[in-house]
Amino acid sequence: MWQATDFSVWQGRVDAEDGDAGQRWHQVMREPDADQPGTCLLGFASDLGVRRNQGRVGAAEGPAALRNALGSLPAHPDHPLYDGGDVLCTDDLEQSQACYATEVRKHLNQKHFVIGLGGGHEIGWASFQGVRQWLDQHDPGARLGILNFDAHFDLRTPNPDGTSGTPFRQVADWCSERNKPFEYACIGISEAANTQALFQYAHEKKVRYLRDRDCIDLHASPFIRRFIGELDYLYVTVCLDVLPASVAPGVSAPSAIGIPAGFLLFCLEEVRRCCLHAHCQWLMADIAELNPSFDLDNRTARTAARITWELDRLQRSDTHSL
Ligand SMILES: [Mn+2]
Repeated sequence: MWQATDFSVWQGRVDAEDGDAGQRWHQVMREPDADQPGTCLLGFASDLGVRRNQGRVGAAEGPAALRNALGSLPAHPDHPLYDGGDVLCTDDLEQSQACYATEVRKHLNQKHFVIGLGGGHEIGWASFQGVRQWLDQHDPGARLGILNFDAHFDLRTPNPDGTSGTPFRQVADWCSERNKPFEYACIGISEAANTQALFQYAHEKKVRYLRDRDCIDLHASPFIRRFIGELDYLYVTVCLDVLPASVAPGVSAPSAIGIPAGFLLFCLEEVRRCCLHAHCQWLMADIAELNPSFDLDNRTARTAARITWELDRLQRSDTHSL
C-alpha cells in the first residue's frame, strides 16, 4: 500500500539570515513534479523479508529515521528534491514489492533519479522490477547492471518465499527464464558471512565481487570501470551492513570488519565518473537495512543520510569536478 508523506515530518534547523543559500533539505522537499526532473525519495517500509530471513526486525522504521536524519542537511538550489512517499509492506511481501516497482517506474517515467529508502534488502527485488518495467517500455534490449555494496551476496534460494537474503537470486532466476544476461557485481563481500554454497552459485553465475579486505581504491577503480563499461543502465544498491558495526550498528546483521564509509563514497563517485565516460545511465540507487531500533545515537541513520546526500550530489555534478 502506498502512502503520501506527511510533510510535517520534514523538520530541521533554519538559517533565515542566509536566505536561499542557507536552505536545508526539510525546507526544499516537495511532492514530485513531473515537469522538473530531480531526485525523488521513495520509502519501502518493510522488514518482512528480514523476518523471513531470521534476522533482527525493525527496518520498517528505516524510511522515517532516514528522513529525520536528512532534514538538516544542506540543499542545493539547482536540483529539485522530491519525496515520493512510502510503500508500506503488508503481510503480502510480493504484492508490496510489486506496488513499490510501480512507483519506481512512475518516477523514472518522469525522469527523476530515484533513491529508495529501505526497508530490508528485499527492496532490491522491488527496485529491480521497477527499473526493469521502465526498461521494457523504453529500451528492452539494453544491458542493465546491478552494483551491490554489501557484506552478503543476497543470492540465497527462496524457500519458497523471497526474503531479504534472496533478492538477487530472484533477479538471476528472472534473467535466466527470459534468456537475459545477469549483470550483477558486489563490493564488500565478507568471506565469513557467506556460505560455500553462495560462493559456488556466485561463481557459476560469473558474479564479479570484491572482498571486504581487498577494498582499496586501487582495486575498486578498475573493478567499477570494467563492470560499468559493458552496461547501458545501472541500478546501485547499498546494504548498510557493508560498513563496520562501529559506523552502522543499526542493521539486522552488523559487520565485524566491513569497508570504510569514506571508501564507499569514493566508489560512488567512481561509479558516477564511469557512467559519464561509458554513457551508462544511472537510473536509481537504494539504501537498505537501516534498523533504528538497534541504532546507537542515530549513528547509522546519519551515515545513511550522508550516503543519500552524496547520491543526490553526484546526480547534479555532471558538469563539474568529475
Ligand atoms: Mn547485507
